[in-house]
Amino acid sequence: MLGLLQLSLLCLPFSQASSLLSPLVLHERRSHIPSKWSLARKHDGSASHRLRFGLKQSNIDNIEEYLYDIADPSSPNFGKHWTPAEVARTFAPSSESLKVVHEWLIENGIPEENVKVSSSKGWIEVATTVEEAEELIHADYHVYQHESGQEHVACDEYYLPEHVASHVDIVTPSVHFNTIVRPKPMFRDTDLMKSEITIVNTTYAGVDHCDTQISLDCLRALYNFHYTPVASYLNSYGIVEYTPQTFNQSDMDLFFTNYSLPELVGRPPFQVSIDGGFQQTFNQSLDYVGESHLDLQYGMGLVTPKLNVTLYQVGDTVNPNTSFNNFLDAVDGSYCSYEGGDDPTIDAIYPDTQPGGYDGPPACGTAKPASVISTSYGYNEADLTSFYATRQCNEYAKLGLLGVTVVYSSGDSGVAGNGQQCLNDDGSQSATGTRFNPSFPGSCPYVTSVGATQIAAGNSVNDPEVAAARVTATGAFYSGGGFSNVFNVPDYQKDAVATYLKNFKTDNFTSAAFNSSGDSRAFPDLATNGAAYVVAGAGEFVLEWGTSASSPTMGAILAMINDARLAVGKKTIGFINPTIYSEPFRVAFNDITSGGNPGCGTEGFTCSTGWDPITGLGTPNFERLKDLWLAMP
Ligand SMILES: *[C@@H]1O[C@H](CO)[C@@H](O)[C@H](O)[C@H]1NC(C)=O
Ligand SMILES: *[C@@H]1O[C@H](CO)[C@@H](O)[C@H](O)[C@H]1NC(C)=O
Ligand SMILES: *[C@@H]1O[C@H](CO)[C@@H](O)[C@H](O)[C@H]1NC(C)=O
Ligand SMILES: *[C@@H]1O[C@H](CO)[C@@H](O)[C@H](O)[C@H]1NC(C)=O
Ligand SMILES: *[C@@H]1O[C@H](CO)[C@@H](O)[C@H](O)[C@H]1NC(C)=O
Ligand SMILES: *[C@@H]1O[C@H](CO)[C@@H](O)[C@H](O)[C@H]1NC(C)=O
Ligand SMILES: *[C@@H]1O[C@H](CO)[C@@H](O)[C@H](O)[C@H]1NC(C)=O
Ligand SMILES: CC(=O)N[C@H]1CO[C@H](CO)[C@@H](O)[C@@H]1O
Repeated sequence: MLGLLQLSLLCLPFSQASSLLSPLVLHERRSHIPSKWSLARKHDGSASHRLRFGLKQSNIDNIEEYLYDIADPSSPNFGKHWTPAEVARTFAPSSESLKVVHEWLIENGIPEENVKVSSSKGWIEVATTVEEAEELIHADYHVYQHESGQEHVACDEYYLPEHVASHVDIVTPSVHFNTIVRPKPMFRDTDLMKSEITIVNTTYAGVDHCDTQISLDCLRALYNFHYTPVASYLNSYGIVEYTPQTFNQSDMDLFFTNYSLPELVGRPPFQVSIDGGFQQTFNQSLDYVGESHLDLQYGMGLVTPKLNVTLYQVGDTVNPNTSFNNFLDAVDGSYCSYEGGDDPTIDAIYPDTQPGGYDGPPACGTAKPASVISTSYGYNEADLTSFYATRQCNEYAKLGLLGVTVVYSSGDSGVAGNGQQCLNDDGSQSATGTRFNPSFPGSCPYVTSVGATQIAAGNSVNDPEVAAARVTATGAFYSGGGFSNVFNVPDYQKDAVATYLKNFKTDNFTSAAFNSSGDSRAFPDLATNGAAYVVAGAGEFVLEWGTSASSPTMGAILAMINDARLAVGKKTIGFINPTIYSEPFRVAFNDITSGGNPGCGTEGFTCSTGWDPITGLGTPNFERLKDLWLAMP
C-alpha cells in the first residue's frame, strides 16, 4: 500500500490518498473556442479563483422513466402529475454527494473555512487560487478575449477522481463560455428588421388575405380553433420575455382595437417580475417591442379576454446575460442556489451591481409556473456545453412532471443556427461551416419544439400550408429543424424519425452534415403558421415572421385544450410529446408535405409525408386534438 502510494506520487502532481485510490476521469472537455473569442494568455497562477462544484441530483438518471410514467398515454399512471415537493425531494442532491466532495476537498488541503455549501445543498464553493484549482481538477486556466474586448477565464478540460466525479454535475469556471440568449424574433437580426420592415396600411377582418397578412381570424380558421374558455379560474398560460424586450400598452390597445377585442384594450397581461424584470420605457422602438408584442398580441388574442395571460418578464435592462436558468430558478426553488446555482459565465447573477442593475435577491422559487409556457428565444446547441444543456433540459422534464407544457420556437435559420452560423468539423461555429447547427432548447427531448409554416401565395386558409420560407435582399427565414448533437432520440419519436430517415434522400448534402443515425433527438415536434403576422408596434402595424410567432400560437391552442379538460375535472395535458406522436393523434395534425429549410449552403431538409425535421408532425386541428384529449384520463 505504501509502495503504491509512493509510486503514484511520482506519477501524479498531487498526493492525496483518495485520489490515488480512485483514478482520474475526464469530466468535461471543450473541442474548440467559441467564435468571436481568442486565447489571450495563460491565467495568473496566484490570482484568486472561486471554484464551484454543482452536485449531482439524486435519481436524475431516472428522470426520463419518471416522466414517461405519467406522460405516456399507454401508462397506467398517465396524468398523475407530481407535486413540487415530490419533485424537490426526489432530485435533491444526496447528503452522500455533499460528504464525498467535501471530504475530497479537505483531503486535498483546502482549508475548511474556504469551503462553502449553498443553502440548497446543491453547490459547494471553494475559495482558492488559479494554481491550486489547476492542481485540484487537472486543468489549465487561460484568459480568453472576446472581440468586444471582454475577458473570460476558462480551461479546455478538467478531471475528477472517479469516486468524486459520480457526485458532481458540473464545475465552474471551467470549459463553459459566456453566451447570451439571443432572441429569435421575426428576423435574424435587428439590422435586417430595420431595413426590411413591412408597414401594413390596411388590416383586414376575416380570412380573405391570410396569404399576405396573418391575423387572429386567419389562425382560428387554419387550425379549426374557435373556443371560448370556461375554466379560466383553474387555468393559466404564461409567456416569457427577456428585458429589454418590453411592451407598450398604447400599441397593444391599437392592436386589440383594430381586431375587435375591446375587452383587452387597456388591460395589460398579468405581469410576474423575475430578477427585476419590468416594462422598460427608455426605448420602445420596434427592435425593443417586436418580440413581446408578437407574443402577447397573439397569445392574449387567441386565448380570448376570458383568460388572463401571465407575462414572465425576466431580467433588468443592463444585464445582457439573463437567460433561461434565471427563469427556471424562479419557477423551481430546488433548481437554484443563492450562492451561485447558475453558471456565472453564462447566466445573469443577481444582485447585479452595475449602475441601473437589479440589486435585489435572485428570484428563487418565487414564481408559479403556468400550465403552458411559451418562449420564443433560443441558443445554438453548440453555444453551450452538453453538461449545461443537459442540466437545463432535465429541468424541463421536472416541469413536465408537474404537469406543465413547455413550448419553444425551433429557430429561424433552417438547418443553420442563429446568425446563419454552421458547425465546423471541430465543433466550432462559422458562416462557412458545413455541418447543420441545431437550436436549444428545441433539441431538448423534454420540450415541445415548434416550427413554422405559411400559406403559399394566392392560397387560402383551406389549402394545405407549406413550410415557412422568406427570402429578402439581405437574408432569409426558414423553419429551424434538425438533429441534436447532444441528446439521444427519445422513445416517443423513434419510429417517426426512423421512417423519415429511411426515405431521406441526400440530394444536396450528405448525411455527414447531421447525425443521421436515428439515435439523436430530432426537432421540431409540431408547427404552426409563422409568416407575416400583423403586429402593432411603435404606433404602426408591421408584419413579422418567425417561429417566434409559431410558439405563442401553439401555446394558446394547448392552453385552450387544458381549459376543456379542466372544465370536466381532468388534469392539464402536461408534457405532450409522447401523446402527440402516438398513433391515435395522427389524425389531429395537418401533415405538411411541401417546402424545406435551407441553410449551411444546402437546400436543407425537405418536407415529407409524416414527421419531418422542418414542420414536425404538422399543424394542429384544435377540435380533433380537443376531442382526443378529452377522451383521455
Ligand atoms: C404603406 O404606406 C407606406 C407609406 O405610404 C408605403 O411606403 C408602403 O409601401 C405601404 N405598404 C404597403 C404594404 O403597401
Ligand atoms: C385600425 O382601426 C381604426 C379604427 O377602426 C381605423 O381607423 C384604422 O384605419 C385601422 N388601421 C388599419 C391599419 O387598418
Ligand atoms: C431606440 O433604438 C433604436 C434602435 O433599435 C435606435 O435607432 C433609436 O435611436 C433608439 N431610441 C432611443 C430614444 O434611444
Ligand atoms: C383577469 O384580470 C382582470 C383584470 O385584472 C380581472 O378583473 C379578472 O377577474 C381576471 N380574470 C380571471 C379569469 O382571472
Ligand atoms: C456577463 O457574463 C460575462 C462573461 O461571463 C461577464 O464577464 C460579465 O461581467 C457578465 N455581465 C454581467 C452584467 O454580469
Ligand atoms: C449520433 O447520435 C448518437 C446518439 O446521441 C450518438 O451515440 C452518436 O455518436 C452520434 N453520431 C455521430 C456521428 O455524432
Ligand atoms: C408607446 O407607443 C406610443 C405610440 O407609438 C408612443 O407615442 C409612446 O411614446 C410609446 N411609449 C414609450 C415609452 O415609448
Ligand atoms: C453541396 C451542394 O451541392 N450544395 C448545393 C445545394 O444547393 C444550393 C442551391 O441549389 C447550391 O447553391 C449548392 O451549391
